[in-house]
Amino acid sequence: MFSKILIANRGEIALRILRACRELGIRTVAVHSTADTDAMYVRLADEAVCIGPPASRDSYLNVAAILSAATITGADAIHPGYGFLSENADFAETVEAHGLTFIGPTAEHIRMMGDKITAKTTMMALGVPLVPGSDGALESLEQAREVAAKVGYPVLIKAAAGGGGRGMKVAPTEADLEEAWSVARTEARAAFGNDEVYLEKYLDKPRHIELQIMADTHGNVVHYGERDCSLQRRHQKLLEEAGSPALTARQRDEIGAIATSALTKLGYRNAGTLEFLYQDGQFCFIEMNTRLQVEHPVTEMVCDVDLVREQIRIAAGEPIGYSQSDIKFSGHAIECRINAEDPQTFMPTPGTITVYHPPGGLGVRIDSALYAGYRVPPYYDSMIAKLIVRAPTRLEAIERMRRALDEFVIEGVKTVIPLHRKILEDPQFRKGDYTIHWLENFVARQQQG
Ligand code: MV4
Repeated sequence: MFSKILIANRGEIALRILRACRELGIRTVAVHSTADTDAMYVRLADEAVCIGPPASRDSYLNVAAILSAATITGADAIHPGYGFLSENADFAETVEAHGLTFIGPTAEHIRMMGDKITAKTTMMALGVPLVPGSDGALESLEQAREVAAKVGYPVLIKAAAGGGGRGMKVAPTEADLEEAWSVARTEARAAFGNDEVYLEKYLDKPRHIELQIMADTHGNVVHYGERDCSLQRRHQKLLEEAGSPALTARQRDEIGAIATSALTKLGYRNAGTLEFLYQDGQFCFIEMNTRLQVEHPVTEMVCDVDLVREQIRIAAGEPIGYSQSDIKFSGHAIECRINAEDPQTFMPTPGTITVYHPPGGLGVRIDSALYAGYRVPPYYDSMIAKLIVRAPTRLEAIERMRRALDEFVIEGVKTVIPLHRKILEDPQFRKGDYTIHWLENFVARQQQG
């Protein structure tokens, strides 16, 4: 097992990783920008190294500074968390070249999944169902026309280097295809320096369901069920659930078996998430994330597993040590992301937290690095806390979340807590009747009053 881990991240996820390290008896090194000197995770770490000025590119994305910090502190592994360098294959490679362990997949697998075309063709060959569309990259507008005619309009042109909603263009009809093709390619070239694009049938009312998997270096792969992440606005998730209100246990077992078999054949290792669009009872793989995700706690709550601990054990070469049938799904979990934003305009509201009173009680979990007196810096993501609840049933989880949100006191900055309260009261949400478009429509209705 490692004796010292450097945590290449900040905020709540740095604290989350630190907590797993503590329980494993591993010492921790925090790295921080000059804007995060007073952060909770910096105070709690065994050692801390300042790696640069506030701008992420000069600190949390500064590979040389992070590797220097690892070297001078004698760390033997690096956990990247999510965002920042977590899906940077060159970083993973450089970490390993310095004789340190990257807690995550191989650079090769990160690179493979970073290219959405390679990800799809790989998954297709491994038996994972996809959205109907082009078989690989589009070579020409003529080819786009042929594929679109075959799968039927509307279609989407997507950038190979895109993902997370960047670099997509819809063509509702054939008359719109040429425009979508050229705009998508121009934008992809400008944004990613790569104008490769592919085509998919556009699904008009899907849910976003993702599957959490874990693979060790001994050929064992398990899944921990799905999360429903359909409630998002502008590709920012706001509320996630495990399991999905749309799936049965049998559907979970079926897609889980397909995914674990695929990743076993791939020789994947560590944590991964397969993203699917789910519509009309069909799963369509769209992308794979090769990192720990923000919303991992809902999975932890229903499976009673510590996913960060599992990542660290696996990176140290330990076998998973249990099989799929040992993983029991119990109850329902919901996560509300608490952002320091105006709940109506979503404008970030950095500032000093004057009062902080987190909720508690049975089945309530807070993942946050907040404290009274903390200054939320303006340079980073506005998420300041995750409130997670678990209860025996979905409706009980909703009531527990409402209760916990009512107890939650954060003063000094505006937060999206009032929006969460309204979502949890909505009859359609309570029925589990929503798609990826639901939240944007809900927000528009709220703004109209
Ligand atoms: C789609 C789609 C409909 N049809 N692909 C957006 C983010 C990227 N990961 C994939 N995305 C989508 N791909 C087909 N063939 C609709 C979306 C989409 C979406 C997906 C998941 C969560 C939120 C979304 C919001 C808008 C569009």
